[in-house]
Amino acid sequence: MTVQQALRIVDEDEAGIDKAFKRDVLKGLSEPQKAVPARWFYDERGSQLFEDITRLPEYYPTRAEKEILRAHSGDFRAAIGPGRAVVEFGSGSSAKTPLLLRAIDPSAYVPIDISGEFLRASADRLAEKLPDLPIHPVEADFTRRVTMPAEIDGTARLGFFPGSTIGNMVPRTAVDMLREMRATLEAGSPAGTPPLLLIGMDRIKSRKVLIPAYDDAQGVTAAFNLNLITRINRELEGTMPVDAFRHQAVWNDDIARVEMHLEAQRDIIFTVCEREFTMAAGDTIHTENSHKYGRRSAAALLLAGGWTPLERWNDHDSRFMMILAEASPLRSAP
Ligand code: AVI
Repeated sequence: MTVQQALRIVDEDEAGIDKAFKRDVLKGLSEPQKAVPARWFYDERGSQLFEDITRLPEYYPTRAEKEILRAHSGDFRAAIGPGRAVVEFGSGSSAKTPLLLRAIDPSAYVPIDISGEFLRASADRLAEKLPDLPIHPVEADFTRRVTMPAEIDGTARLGFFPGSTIGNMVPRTAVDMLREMRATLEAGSPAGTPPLLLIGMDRIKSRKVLIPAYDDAQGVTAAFNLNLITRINRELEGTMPVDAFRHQAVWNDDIARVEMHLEAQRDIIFTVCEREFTMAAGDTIHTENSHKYGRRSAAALLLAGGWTPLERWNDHDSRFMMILAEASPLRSAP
Protein backbone atom coordinates (compact mmCIF):
# COMPACT_ATOMS: atom_id res chain seq x y z
CA MET A 1 0.00 0.00 0.00
CA THR A 2 1.53 3.32 -1.04
CA VAL A 3 -1.42 5.64 -0.33
CA GLN A 4 -0.51 8.30 2.20
CA GLN A 5 -2.70 10.05 4.76
CA ALA A 6 -4.64 12.83 3.02
CA LEU A 7 -3.83 16.36 4.11
CA ARG A 8 -6.99 17.98 5.55
CA ILE A 9 -7.35 21.73 5.03
CA VAL A 10 -11.12 22.40 5.21
CA ASP A 11 -11.71 25.44 7.44
CA GLU A 12 -14.48 24.85 10.02
CA ASP A 13 -15.91 27.14 12.75
CA GLU A 14 -16.47 26.07 16.42
CA ALA A 15 -19.79 24.44 15.48
CA GLY A 16 -18.06 22.33 12.81
CA ILE A 17 -19.63 24.33 9.95
CA ASP A 18 -17.53 24.68 6.79
CA LYS A 19 -16.97 28.46 6.70
CA ALA A 20 -16.60 28.67 2.92
CA PHE A 21 -19.83 26.71 2.35
CA LYS A 22 -21.71 28.98 4.76
CA ARG A 23 -20.30 32.14 3.16
CA ASP A 24 -21.11 31.00 -0.40
CA VAL A 25 -24.65 29.89 0.44
CA LEU A 26 -25.61 32.99 2.48
CA LYS A 27 -24.16 35.31 -0.15
CA GLY A 28 -25.67 33.39 -3.05
CA LEU A 29 -29.15 33.22 -1.54
CA SER A 30 -29.06 36.98 -0.87
CA GLU A 31 -28.56 37.92 -4.52
CA PRO A 32 -31.45 38.90 -6.85
CA GLN A 33 -30.79 35.76 -8.95
CA LYS A 34 -30.11 33.26 -6.20
CA ALA A 35 -27.10 31.08 -6.92
CA VAL A 36 -24.90 28.54 -5.14
CA PRO A 37 -21.53 27.53 -6.64
CA ALA A 38 -21.61 24.05 -8.17
CA ARG A 39 -18.64 22.83 -6.19
CA TRP A 40 -20.94 22.40 -3.17
CA PHE A 41 -22.77 19.55 -4.88
CA TYR A 42 -19.99 17.20 -3.93
CA ASP A 43 -20.60 15.93 -0.42
CA GLU A 44 -20.44 12.13 -0.14
CA ARG A 45 -23.95 11.60 -1.53
CA GLY A 46 -23.43 14.21 -4.26
CA SER A 47 -20.18 12.58 -5.32
CA GLN A 48 -21.94 9.22 -5.47
CA LEU A 49 -24.84 10.66 -7.49
CA PHE A 50 -22.38 12.22 -9.90
CA GLU A 51 -20.79 8.80 -10.38
CA ASP A 52 -24.29 7.47 -11.19
CA ILE A 53 -24.75 10.31 -13.72
CA THR A 54 -21.59 9.30 -15.53
CA ARG A 55 -23.16 5.89 -16.24
CA LEU A 56 -26.46 7.25 -17.59
CA PRO A 57 -27.25 6.54 -21.25
CA GLU A 58 -27.94 10.25 -21.86
CA TYR A 59 -24.71 11.50 -20.26
CA TYR A 60 -22.14 11.10 -23.05
CA PRO A 61 -19.09 13.11 -21.73
CA THR A 62 -17.60 10.36 -19.56
CA ARG A 63 -17.86 7.69 -22.25
CA ALA A 64 -16.54 10.03 -24.94
CA GLU A 65 -13.57 11.03 -22.80
CA LYS A 66 -12.75 7.42 -21.93
CA GLU A 67 -12.87 6.61 -25.62
CA ILE A 68 -10.27 9.34 -26.28
CA LEU A 69 -8.04 8.10 -23.44
CA ARG A 70 -8.19 4.53 -24.80
CA ALA A 71 -7.88 5.37 -28.48
CA HIS A 72 -4.96 7.77 -28.08
CA SER A 73 -2.87 6.17 -25.34
CA GLY A 74 0.08 5.91 -27.75
CA ASP A 75 -0.23 9.60 -28.61
CA PHE A 76 -0.29 10.53 -24.91
CA ARG A 77 2.79 8.44 -24.25
CA ALA A 78 4.64 10.10 -27.16
CA ALA A 79 3.57 13.65 -26.24
CA ILE A 80 4.00 13.45 -22.45
CA GLY A 81 6.74 10.86 -21.89
CA PRO A 82 7.39 8.75 -18.76
CA GLY A 83 8.42 9.80 -15.24
CA ARG A 84 6.15 12.78 -14.63
CA ALA A 85 4.16 13.19 -11.41
CA VAL A 86 0.50 13.26 -12.44
CA VAL A 87 -1.51 15.79 -10.39
CA GLU A 88 -5.24 15.28 -10.85
CA PHE A 89 -7.44 18.27 -10.01
CA GLY A 90 -10.82 17.21 -8.56
CA SER A 91 -10.09 13.52 -8.84
CA GLY A 92 -13.50 12.22 -7.69
CA SER A 93 -13.52 8.46 -8.14
CA SER A 94 -10.37 8.59 -10.32
CA ALA A 95 -12.30 6.37 -12.74
CA LYS A 96 -10.45 7.50 -15.88
CA THR A 97 -7.07 7.84 -14.24
CA PRO A 98 -5.77 4.27 -14.75
CA LEU A 99 -6.21 4.71 -18.50
CA LEU A 100 -3.84 7.67 -18.46
CA LEU A 101 -1.45 6.30 -15.84
CA ARG A 102 -1.01 3.02 -17.70
CA ALA A 103 -0.40 4.93 -20.95
CA ILE A 104 2.32 7.29 -19.72
CA ASP A 105 4.18 5.44 -16.90
CA PRO A 106 4.37 8.28 -14.31
CA SER A 107 6.59 8.42 -11.20
CA ALA A 108 3.81 9.41 -8.77
CA TYR A 109 0.12 10.28 -8.62
CA VAL A 110 -1.32 13.17 -6.58
CA PRO A 111 -5.14 13.17 -6.53
CA ILE A 112 -6.66 16.41 -5.19
CA ASP A 113 -10.31 16.48 -4.14
CA ILE A 114 -12.51 18.46 -1.77
CA SER A 115 -14.44 15.36 -0.64
CA GLY A 116 -11.96 13.70 1.73
CA GLU A 117 -13.62 10.34 2.39
CA PHE A 118 -14.32 9.80 -1.28
CA LEU A 119 -10.74 10.78 -2.07
CA ARG A 120 -9.26 8.25 0.33
CA ALA A 121 -11.55 5.43 -0.83
CA SER A 122 -10.69 6.12 -4.49
CA ALA A 123 -6.97 6.33 -3.72
CA ASP A 124 -7.17 2.96 -1.96
CA ARG A 125 -8.91 1.40 -4.96
CA LEU A 126 -6.34 2.83 -7.34
CA ALA A 127 -3.47 1.52 -5.19
CA GLU A 128 -4.88 -1.99 -5.64
CA LYS A 129 -4.80 -1.58 -9.42
CA LEU A 130 -1.37 0.07 -9.57
CA PRO A 131 0.49 -1.25 -6.48
CA ASP A 132 3.90 0.14 -7.49
CA LEU A 133 2.81 3.72 -8.03
CA PRO A 134 3.35 6.14 -5.10
CA ILE A 135 0.03 7.93 -4.40
CA HIS A 136 -0.14 11.12 -2.32
CA PRO A 137 -3.80 12.26 -1.89
CA VAL A 138 -4.43 15.89 -0.97
CA GLU A 139 -7.84 17.00 0.38
CA ALA A 140 -8.16 20.55 -0.91
CA ASP A 141 -10.08 23.03 -3.00
CA PHE A 142 -8.22 22.70 -6.30
CA THR A 143 -9.45 26.08 -7.59
CA ARG A 144 -6.89 27.70 -5.28
CA ARG A 145 -3.16 27.21 -5.14
CA VAL A 146 -2.38 23.88 -3.47
CA THR A 147 0.89 22.91 -1.76
CA MET A 148 2.24 19.78 -3.39
CA PRO A 149 3.55 16.89 -1.27
CA ALA A 150 7.30 17.15 -0.65
CA GLU A 151 7.69 13.69 -2.22
CA ILE A 152 7.29 15.14 -5.73
CA ASP A 153 9.73 18.04 -5.28
CA GLY A 154 11.99 18.30 -8.31
CA THR A 155 9.80 15.98 -10.42
CA ALA A 156 8.34 17.13 -13.74
CA ARG A 157 4.53 17.43 -13.56
CA LEU A 158 1.50 16.73 -15.66
CA GLY A 159 -1.73 18.33 -14.46
CA PHE A 160 -4.74 16.18 -15.32
CA PHE A 161 -8.14 17.84 -15.37
CA PRO A 162 -10.59 15.51 -17.12
CA GLY A 163 -14.39 15.52 -17.24
CA SER A 164 -14.85 19.08 -18.52
CA THR A 165 -15.02 20.25 -14.92
CA ILE A 166 -13.62 23.53 -16.24
CA GLY A 167 -17.00 23.94 -17.93
CA ASN A 168 -18.56 24.41 -14.50
CA MET A 169 -16.74 27.73 -14.11
CA VAL A 170 -17.56 31.04 -15.73
CA PRO A 171 -14.65 32.10 -17.96
CA ARG A 172 -13.22 34.58 -15.46
CA THR A 173 -13.10 31.94 -12.72
CA ALA A 174 -11.80 29.34 -15.18
CA VAL A 175 -8.92 31.64 -16.15
CA ASP A 176 -8.09 32.33 -12.48
CA MET A 177 -8.13 28.61 -11.79
CA LEU A 178 -5.92 27.77 -14.78
CA ARG A 179 -3.41 30.30 -13.46
CA GLU A 180 -3.58 28.81 -9.97
CA MET A 181 -3.07 25.33 -11.44
CA ARG A 182 -0.04 26.60 -13.23
CA ALA A 183 1.37 28.07 -10.01
CA THR A 184 0.55 24.85 -8.11
CA LEU A 185 2.41 22.77 -10.69
CA GLU A 186 5.33 25.15 -11.22
CA ALA A 187 6.41 25.31 -7.56
CA GLY A 188 8.98 22.53 -7.20
CA SER A 189 9.12 21.72 -10.93
CA PRO A 190 12.61 21.15 -12.33
CA ALA A 191 14.04 24.17 -14.20
CA GLY A 192 13.62 23.92 -17.96
CA THR A 193 10.76 21.40 -17.83
CA PRO A 194 7.52 23.39 -17.85
CA PRO A 195 4.44 21.65 -16.46
CA LEU A 196 1.97 20.14 -18.90
CA LEU A 197 -1.80 20.06 -18.56
CA LEU A 198 -4.11 17.46 -20.07
CA ILE A 199 -7.63 18.83 -19.92
CA GLY A 200 -11.03 17.52 -21.04
CA MET A 201 -13.52 19.99 -22.53
CA ASP A 202 -17.06 19.31 -23.73
CA ARG A 203 -17.90 20.55 -27.22
CA ILE A 204 -20.85 22.69 -28.36
CA LYS A 205 -23.57 20.50 -29.88
CA SER A 206 -27.29 20.18 -30.44
CA ARG A 207 -29.76 20.97 -27.65
CA LYS A 208 -31.34 17.58 -28.39
CA VAL A 209 -28.21 15.92 -27.08
CA LEU A 210 -27.35 18.46 -24.38
CA ILE A 211 -30.64 18.79 -22.50
CA PRO A 212 -31.27 15.05 -21.89
CA ALA A 213 -27.66 14.79 -20.68
CA TYR A 214 -28.59 17.22 -17.88
CA ASP A 215 -32.23 16.14 -17.38
CA ASP A 216 -32.21 12.36 -17.67
CA ALA A 217 -35.26 10.10 -17.78
CA GLN A 218 -34.40 8.32 -14.51
CA GLY A 219 -34.15 11.59 -12.55
CA VAL A 220 -30.60 11.00 -11.31
CA THR A 221 -29.48 14.51 -12.30
CA ALA A 222 -32.57 15.91 -10.56
CA ALA A 223 -31.58 14.02 -7.38
CA PHE A 224 -28.01 15.38 -7.73
CA ASN A 225 -29.32 18.94 -7.98
CA LEU A 226 -31.85 18.53 -5.13
CA ASN A 227 -29.18 16.98 -2.89
CA LEU A 228 -27.71 20.47 -2.55
CA ILE A 229 -30.80 21.48 -0.57
CA THR A 230 -30.49 18.42 1.65
CA ARG A 231 -26.84 19.33 2.26
CA ILE A 232 -27.69 22.94 3.13
CA ASN A 233 -30.38 21.74 5.55
CA ARG A 234 -28.02 19.27 7.21
CA GLU A 235 -24.82 21.31 7.36
CA LEU A 236 -26.13 24.89 7.66
CA GLU A 237 -29.18 24.38 9.91
CA GLY A 238 -31.42 24.99 6.90
CA THR A 239 -35.20 24.63 6.74
CA MET A 240 -35.52 24.55 2.95
CA PRO A 241 -38.55 22.46 1.86
CA VAL A 242 -36.98 19.97 -0.57
CA ASP A 243 -40.38 18.97 -1.97
CA ALA A 244 -41.07 22.58 -3.04
CA PHE A 245 -38.20 22.54 -5.57
CA ARG A 246 -37.99 21.13 -9.10
CA HIS A 247 -34.85 20.42 -11.12
CA GLN A 248 -34.47 22.47 -14.31
CA ALA A 249 -31.88 22.27 -17.14
CA VAL A 250 -31.78 24.98 -19.84
CA TRP A 251 -29.44 25.75 -22.76
CA ASN A 252 -28.15 29.33 -22.78
CA ASP A 253 -27.16 29.71 -26.43
CA ASP A 254 -25.56 33.17 -26.12
CA ILE A 255 -22.99 31.95 -23.62
CA ALA A 256 -22.87 28.33 -24.87
CA ARG A 257 -23.71 26.67 -21.59
CA VAL A 258 -26.24 24.35 -19.98
CA GLU A 259 -27.60 25.90 -16.78
CA MET A 260 -29.10 23.94 -13.92
CA HIS A 261 -31.57 25.61 -11.60
CA LEU A 262 -33.76 24.66 -8.65
CA GLU A 263 -37.16 26.18 -9.29
CA ALA A 264 -39.57 26.95 -6.44
CA GLN A 265 -42.96 25.39 -7.17
CA ARG A 266 -44.77 27.61 -4.65
CA ASP A 267 -44.05 30.69 -2.53
CA ILE A 268 -41.71 29.68 0.28
CA ILE A 269 -39.93 31.12 3.34
CA PHE A 270 -36.99 29.31 4.89
CA THR A 271 -33.93 29.94 7.05
CA VAL A 272 -30.27 29.03 6.63
CA CYS A 273 -27.93 29.66 9.59
CA GLU A 274 -30.82 31.62 11.17
CA ARG A 275 -31.07 33.99 8.17
CA GLU A 276 -34.50 34.19 6.52
CA PHE A 277 -35.00 33.93 2.74
CA THR A 278 -38.12 34.04 0.58
CA MET A 279 -38.81 32.74 -2.91
CA ALA A 280 -41.90 33.23 -5.05
CA ALA A 281 -43.26 30.38 -7.18
CA GLY A 282 -41.13 30.26 -10.36
CA ASP A 283 -38.02 31.84 -8.76
CA THR A 284 -34.90 29.76 -9.14
CA ILE A 285 -31.61 29.08 -7.45
CA HIS A 286 -28.97 28.84 -10.17
CA THR A 287 -26.85 25.87 -9.15
CA GLU A 288 -24.61 25.03 -12.11
CA ASN A 289 -23.21 26.20 -15.43
CA SER A 290 -21.76 23.66 -17.82
CA HIS A 291 -19.97 25.60 -20.55
CA LYS A 292 -19.37 23.97 -23.90
CA TYR A 293 -16.50 24.97 -26.18
CA GLY A 294 -15.40 25.13 -29.77
CA ARG A 295 -11.78 24.63 -30.82
CA ARG A 296 -11.02 28.35 -30.78
CA SER A 297 -12.90 29.28 -27.60
CA ALA A 298 -11.08 26.43 -25.81
CA ALA A 299 -7.71 27.70 -27.03
CA ALA A 300 -8.54 31.29 -26.03
CA LEU A 301 -9.49 30.19 -22.52
CA LEU A 302 -6.30 28.15 -22.07
CA LEU A 303 -4.08 30.94 -23.40
CA ALA A 304 -5.72 33.44 -21.04
CA GLY A 305 -4.91 31.05 -18.20
CA GLY A 306 -1.23 30.81 -19.13
CA TRP A 307 -1.31 27.53 -21.09
CA THR A 308 -0.37 27.06 -24.74
CA PRO A 309 -2.33 24.27 -26.47
CA LEU A 310 0.00 21.69 -28.07
CA GLU A 311 -2.31 18.91 -29.29
CA ARG A 312 -6.03 18.13 -29.36
CA TRP A 313 -7.94 14.85 -29.64
CA ASN A 314 -11.69 14.26 -30.23
CA ASP A 315 -13.90 11.19 -29.75
CA HIS A 316 -15.32 9.62 -32.92
CA ASP A 317 -18.52 11.74 -32.75
CA SER A 318 -16.60 14.97 -31.96
CA ARG A 319 -18.71 15.45 -28.85
CA PHE A 320 -15.77 15.91 -26.49
CA MET A 321 -12.11 16.93 -26.74
CA MET A 322 -8.93 16.51 -24.74
CA ILE A 323 -6.26 19.14 -25.08
CA LEU A 324 -2.60 18.89 -24.06
CA ALA A 325 -1.16 22.29 -23.14
CA GLU A 326 2.17 23.55 -21.84
CA ALA A 327 2.78 26.32 -19.31
CA SER A 328 3.47 29.28 -21.62
CA PRO A 329 6.75 31.13 -21.25
CA LEU A 330 6.19 34.56 -19.72
CA ARG A 331 7.39 36.96 -22.39
CA SER A 332 6.52 40.36 -23.76
CA ALA A 333 6.81 39.49 -27.47
CA PRO A 334 3.43 39.17 -29.21
C1 AVI B 1 -18.58 17.68 -13.23
N1 AVI B 1 -19.19 18.33 -14.36
C2 AVI B 1 -18.26 18.40 -15.49
C3 AVI B 1 -20.49 17.81 -14.75
C4 AVI B 1 -21.00 18.54 -16.01
O1 AVI B 1 -21.28 17.84 -16.98
O2 AVI B 1 -21.06 19.76 -16.02
C5 AVI B 1 -21.47 17.96 -13.60
C6 AVI B 1 -22.85 17.55 -13.97
N2 AVI B 1 -23.92 18.23 -13.67
C7 AVI B 1 -24.97 17.59 -14.11
N3 AVI B 1 -24.60 16.52 -14.72
C8 AVI B 1 -23.25 16.46 -14.65
